Amino acid sequence: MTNLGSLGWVSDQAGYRYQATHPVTGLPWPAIPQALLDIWAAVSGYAPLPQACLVNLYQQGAKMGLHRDENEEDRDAPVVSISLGDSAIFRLGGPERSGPTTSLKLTSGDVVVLGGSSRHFYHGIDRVLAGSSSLVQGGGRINLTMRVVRRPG
Ligand SMILES: O=C(O)CCC(=O)C(=O)O
Ligand SMILES: [Mn+2]
Repeated sequence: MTNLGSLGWVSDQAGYRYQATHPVTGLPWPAIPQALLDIWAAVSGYAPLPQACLVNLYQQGAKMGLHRDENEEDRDAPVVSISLGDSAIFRLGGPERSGPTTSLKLTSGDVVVLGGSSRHFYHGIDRVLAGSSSLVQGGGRINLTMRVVRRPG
């Protein structure tokens, strides 16, 4: 939906990529707020700060298919994501698409770290439990995903 940070994840007719500016306004993305950087510092175990924070709004039946986060140059940095609003059923697999998976319920305020061996595990959102939270106006779930995209230094 939108991004925070020096790089944002963009998907349009030209494909998908990280870029420093909003594709419509041409403006830089807003900075990642300190409160989110503090969460990164507390849970990531990774000193370099995230360059990208993807902001995704899940509304009315939205889901996210099983995938790996594979578009970052820095393949060692963990991915940290924060769930807000309606609960969601998160599916976590392993390194192979066809491998076994487990599912867990993420509720508002939960933080998931895909790091170490799980950094490149398959994962996705099976469904959002509509009405399980009143945090997001109009209902839904907001997921904030922080990533180090370029190798620091
Ligand atoms: O919404 C979530 O909890 C997962 C988001 C995700 O995997 C992604 O944006 O790559
Ligand atoms: Mn992902």
